[in-house]
Amino acid sequence: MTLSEFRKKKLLYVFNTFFDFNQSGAIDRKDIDLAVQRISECRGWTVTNPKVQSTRDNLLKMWEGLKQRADADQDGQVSREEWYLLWEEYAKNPSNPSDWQDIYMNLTFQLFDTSG
Ligand SMILES: [Ca+2]
Ligand SMILES: [Ca+2]
Repeated sequence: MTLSEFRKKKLLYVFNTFFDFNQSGAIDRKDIDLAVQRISECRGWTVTNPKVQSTRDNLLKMWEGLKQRADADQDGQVSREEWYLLWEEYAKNPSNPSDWQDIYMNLTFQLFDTSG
């Protein structure tokens, strides 16, 4: 099973918008730091807010899980090709979402649920 062009476009949008924050063309640790910054600014959290730390912990946990699954060549980055492959694998077995996907769903929910 291969991904349709439409699905690839959607996946690329998610990749660019929610993961590759510094637009380097791959997801890595720096993007996670930027994501924490962006979420904090968005929610008006100061650096001393304990939520900043817990968000960082969650994102790092997600990143570790994502890297483990997706970073096939183990260069510490998830490229677009690796990103597509990850979802191709997921499409084969959608009833079995992995940990990082759970965390990711929670986080995107937090990001958009700005009313608290
Ligand atoms: Ca990046
Ligand atoms: Ca890689």
